[in-house]
Amino acid sequence: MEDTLGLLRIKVVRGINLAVRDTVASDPYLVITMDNHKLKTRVVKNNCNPEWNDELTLSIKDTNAKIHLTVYDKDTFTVDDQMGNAEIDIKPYIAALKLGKSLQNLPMGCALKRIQPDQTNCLADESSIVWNNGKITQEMRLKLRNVECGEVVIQLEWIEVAGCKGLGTDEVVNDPRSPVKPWNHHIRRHR
Ligand SMILES: [Ca+2]
Ligand SMILES: [Ca+2]
Repeated sequence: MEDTLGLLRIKVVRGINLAVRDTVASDPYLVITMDNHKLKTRVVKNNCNPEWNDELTLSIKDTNAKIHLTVYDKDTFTVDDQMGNAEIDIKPYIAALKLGKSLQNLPMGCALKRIQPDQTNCLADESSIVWNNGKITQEMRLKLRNVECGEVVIQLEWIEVAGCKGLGTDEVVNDPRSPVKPWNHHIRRHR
């Protein structure tokens, strides 16, 4: 646990207008990969607008790690068909989390940051990082690449874990332009 910063919970909410890979629909499931880790949602049968509402949790050691998602059509007798992929850019979310401590007095539901779709992200629409009930979350609608159509909606939530390093220590300290004070972690180190 020493080199783990914390957990990132990715709630895979739903798919929108996903590609047809059987006769009239598909049996979609979504796979998230980061380095050697691989997590899957359940399969929703015969539905191009699936409501997965599955929570997948990654343990994060490097906030620059690339997180990929791929949607597949589950098939029984052949290899599962691909239904597009996307990359999840967590950098704006991590930056907002690092500001977290100074946000105690904000009203619930307040948007900390809005990220616009551009060439460098896979966003289909504006995405907001929101302060709500002591939690900072980001919902993203991602446009799938390498496929004729389809979007997926996910939500990011950071989970601090006792014994993990947490966010916002060395990077923030080493940046003299940053007005942000590093979080003083009350988490005890087990050595
Ligand atoms: Ca198929
Ligand atoms: Ca199928």
